[in-house]
Amino acid sequence: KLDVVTFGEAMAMFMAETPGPLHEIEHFTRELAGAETNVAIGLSRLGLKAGWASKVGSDAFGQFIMKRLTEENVDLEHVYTDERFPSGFQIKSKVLTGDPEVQYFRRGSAASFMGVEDFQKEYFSNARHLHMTGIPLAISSHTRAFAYAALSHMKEIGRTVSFDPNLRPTLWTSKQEMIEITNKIAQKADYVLPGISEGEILTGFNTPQDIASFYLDKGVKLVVIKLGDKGAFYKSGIEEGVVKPYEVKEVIDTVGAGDGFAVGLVSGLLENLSLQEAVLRGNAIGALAVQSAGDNDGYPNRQQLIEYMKIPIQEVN
Ligand code: KDG
Repeated sequence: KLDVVTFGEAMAMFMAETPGPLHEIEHFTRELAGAETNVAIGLSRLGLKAGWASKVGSDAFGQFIMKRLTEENVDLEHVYTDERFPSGFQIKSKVLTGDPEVQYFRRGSAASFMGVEDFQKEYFSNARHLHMTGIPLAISSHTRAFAYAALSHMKEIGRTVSFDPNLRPTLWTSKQEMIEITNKIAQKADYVLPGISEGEILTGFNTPQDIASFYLDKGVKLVVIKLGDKGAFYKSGIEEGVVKPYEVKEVIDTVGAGDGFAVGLVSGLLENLSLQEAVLRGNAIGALAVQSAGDNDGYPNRQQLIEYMKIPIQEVN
């Protein structure tokens, strides 16, 4: 039995040790990246049972991905090793402000060949909730078909589904296609979790209220919009509001914050917290994530989360 199932591509990630343009960097630190693996790791650290479906190559990066996720207690029963293709990796710059530069080396990776023929219904049926992101929609026609299969199966058997658009324009062939396909999937999910700029790109609206209404009108039950250092806005059919952010002393790396937010929100909803409390937990894990260099190394275990959430924030309205 799983609490949450997710699927996607994991990559070895080489983080520059010093600031500067990527082509000049000589020293990198290896970490693990992949939006959905970040979420699986975060949930698992909180004590939830998380499973991740994917493919990896039989190379050193694939072995590293499997080892790290095993150490994190993520269920890997739906991960296949395919020796015909490599595991992907990425390199990431170090920045003092703003978002880092990322370059991918993932085209033709083992994970990009996970198609609908690989989809294991029984494995997914075993989970209470599906968390998905827009990245597999962009990676290849195989992963897109897998995503459609996973979503329709989970909806068919009455499971809840969360969807984080995670727009990666460089993985798409056109902006138009990115918007159309992402919205087509988003509107079938129960919870949609865009960042504010993603929401603007996807809907053409620029206020959190309008962006949320765009999806609610199409049948989505809850939209939570990440507002960065302004916290998060939530709107369901019955309630709406802004939950203030936790204070961040120093932003070290923003990547992984959105996934951390999903960890907080999804775990909170599965534990029957109120919507406000679940969003607050999302904010807490997002804030912890931006204060560490890797994608997921800032995510807390249960005790650390409880301690961190004792820090008073500005009033919640
Ligand atoms: O959300 C974090 C991800 O962007 C990062 O881990 C890499 O999965 C990744 C991607 O495809 O961009």
